[in-house]
Amino acid sequence: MPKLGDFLPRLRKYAGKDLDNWLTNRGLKESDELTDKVIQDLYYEAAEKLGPDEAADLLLKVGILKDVRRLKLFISGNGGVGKTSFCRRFALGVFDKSYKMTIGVDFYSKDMVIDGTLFKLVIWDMAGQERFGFMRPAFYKGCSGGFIAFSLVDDQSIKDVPGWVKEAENNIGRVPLVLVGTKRDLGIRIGVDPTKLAEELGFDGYIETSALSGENIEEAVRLLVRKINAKTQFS
Ligand SMILES: Nc1nc2c(ncn2[C@@H]2O[C@H](COP(=O)(O)OP(=O)(O)OP(=O)(O)O)[C@@H](O)[C@H]2O)c(=O)[nH]1
Ligand SMILES: [Mg+2]
Repeated sequence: MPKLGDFLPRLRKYAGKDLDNWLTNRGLKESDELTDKVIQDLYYEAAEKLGPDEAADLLLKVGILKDVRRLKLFISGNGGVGKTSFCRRFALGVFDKSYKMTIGVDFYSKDMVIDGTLFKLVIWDMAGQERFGFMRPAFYKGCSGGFIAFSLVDDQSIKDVPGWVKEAENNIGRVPLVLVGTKRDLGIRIGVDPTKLAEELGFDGYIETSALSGENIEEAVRLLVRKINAKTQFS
C-alpha cells in the first residue's frame, strides 16, 4: 500500500506551508499508509480550509483520491425501528434516547472515503409510520440503493420487511438493498431468521447494528456502497 509521504511533494505544490498544519491537526504522518481513514482525515482537514469541492479536486489532482461520486441512498422500515438514529449516528456521530417520530422524510449527508473513492452520500430517512406512506414514493426517485431496517427486538418489524422491499421495487425497480437489524445492544428477540430472510428476498447483504454503541453503522454503509459500486461500474 502506498504511503502518505509518497504524495506529499505534489500536495505541497498546491497547499504550500499549510500542509504541515493539516497533517498535525489530524495527527497524520508521512509514514502512514494511505488507508481510507487517512485519506478521509486529510480530505476533511483540507475541506475545512478550502471548502469540500476544492479539497476533493486537489486530492484527485495529486492522485490521493481515485474518484468522486455522489450517491443518493434511502432507509426505510417500520416506525420506531431506529432509522433516524442510524442516520444521526452515521452522519453526526450522535445518539438520542428519546423518540421523535420522523414526519414525512428527512435527509442526512456525509462524505466518506471507500476504497480510495470519495463518496458524497445523502441518505433519505423515510418516516416509517403508515400515515406517511403517501409521501414516500417521491423520495425513492434517484436512489442508487437503500437500507431496509427492522428492529432485532420487534418481531412485527421483521415480518413487515417484504412489504418494504415491495414498496422500494414499485418505486425504483431493483437496486442494491441491504437488510439492517437495528438495536443489537438490546439483544435479539425475533422469530424469523434474518439471514435466511435476506437470502429469500434477494438482499445484497445483512448486517446487525447499534446506533447506541455505533457498532456496524459505518460498515453497513460501506457494504451498501460497495454493492452499488460493483453493479454500476461496468454499466
Ligand atoms: N437501545 C437502542 N435504542 C435505539 C437504537 N436505535 C434507535 N433506538 C431508539 O428507538 C427509538 C426510535 O428510534 P428512531 O430512530 O426515531 O426510529 P425511526 O425508525 O426513525 O422511527 P420513525 O421516524 O417513526 O419511522 C428511539 O427512542 C431511539 O433512541 C439502538 O441502536 N439501540
Ligand atoms: Mg425517523
